Amino acid sequence: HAADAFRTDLMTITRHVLNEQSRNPESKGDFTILLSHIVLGCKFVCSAVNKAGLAKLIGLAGETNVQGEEQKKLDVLSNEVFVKALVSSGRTCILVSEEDEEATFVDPSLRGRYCVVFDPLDGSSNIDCGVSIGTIFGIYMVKDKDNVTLDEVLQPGSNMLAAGYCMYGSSCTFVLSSGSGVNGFTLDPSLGEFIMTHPDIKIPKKGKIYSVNEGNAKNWDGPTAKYVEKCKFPKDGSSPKSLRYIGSMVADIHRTLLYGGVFLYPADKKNPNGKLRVLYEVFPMSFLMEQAGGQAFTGKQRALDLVPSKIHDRSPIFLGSYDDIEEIKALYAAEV
Ligand code: AHM
Ligand code: MG
Repeated sequence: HAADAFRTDLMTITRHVLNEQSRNPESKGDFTILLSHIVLGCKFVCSAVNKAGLAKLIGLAGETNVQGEEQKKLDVLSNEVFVKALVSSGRTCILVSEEDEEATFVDPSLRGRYCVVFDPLDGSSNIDCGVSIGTIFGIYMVKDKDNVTLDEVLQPGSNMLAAGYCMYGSSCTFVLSSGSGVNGFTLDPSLGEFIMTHPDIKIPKKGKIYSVNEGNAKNWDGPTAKYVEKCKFPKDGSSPKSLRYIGSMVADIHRTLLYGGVFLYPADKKNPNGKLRVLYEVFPMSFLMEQAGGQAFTGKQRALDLVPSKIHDRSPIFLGSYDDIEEIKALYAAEV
């Protein structure tokens, strides 16, 4: 059909969020405004990441520093962009970023009811070789914005209202859940808009891929070691699973959501809490996994039931297809 050559009914991310919010009679558009500021930050980072190689060579226009100082690292720059965008949205009260030791309390004059926890540029060690990296975020809401303490963000992940990530890969992909399923959007660079390309993402019930840093195997606990052994040498006649590990959480999770399987960053003898951070890595990804029909387990409990005691707490994490995570749970249950 000639008429189909151009799609004329574009489901942008803003339109999608407005649709979702219109089901809530109390919604006043604040969430839509907040999200559009997160999206702006992601577009900025996307453009900066795409130019990262060039910037090193020739410097980016407008970024040449009069003092001749070294250019800001991309993760620091991204963090500044997100903090400023979120504060200026007028919809936030507390921000927690992987890049900042302390939480940011927004000035009362600009305060809104949302708390945003985020990792502005996760996997940044991968920038120099062009591997996909991403931004991860989670959103909470406070009851009383005039009376906020850090406890507002030291909440179980199940209290999050929304979570998502943006992956800066061969294309720029934004994956979002506000508690009723997961949707994926791809940036159309000519429009500067994210257009829905992956409606209602559901993770396959069982997968054929496992994803882990096997270099840590010597220090794993029993159940993790048993599970990975099972992936490689299944005893039930099934085929072994394939190993895929990018070392960039957003990219590893994105593949897991679409193709199924498991992603694990388990505890090891040197790091009893694993590596990944509860608030802005484990929780948002766990939220998305559950919303897509998968599971998220810490080795002890449902990940979203964790209650962090500090903003930068870590936790072991097993994320993925429902049936695969059931197997891991069974191995941990057999241990005790
Ligand atoms: P970062 O926040 O310092 O970038 O580290 C997080 C990254 C994740 O993206 C990834 O899953 C993990 O670290 C990889 O760690 P490792 O190199 O130990 O396998
Ligand atoms: Mg990180």
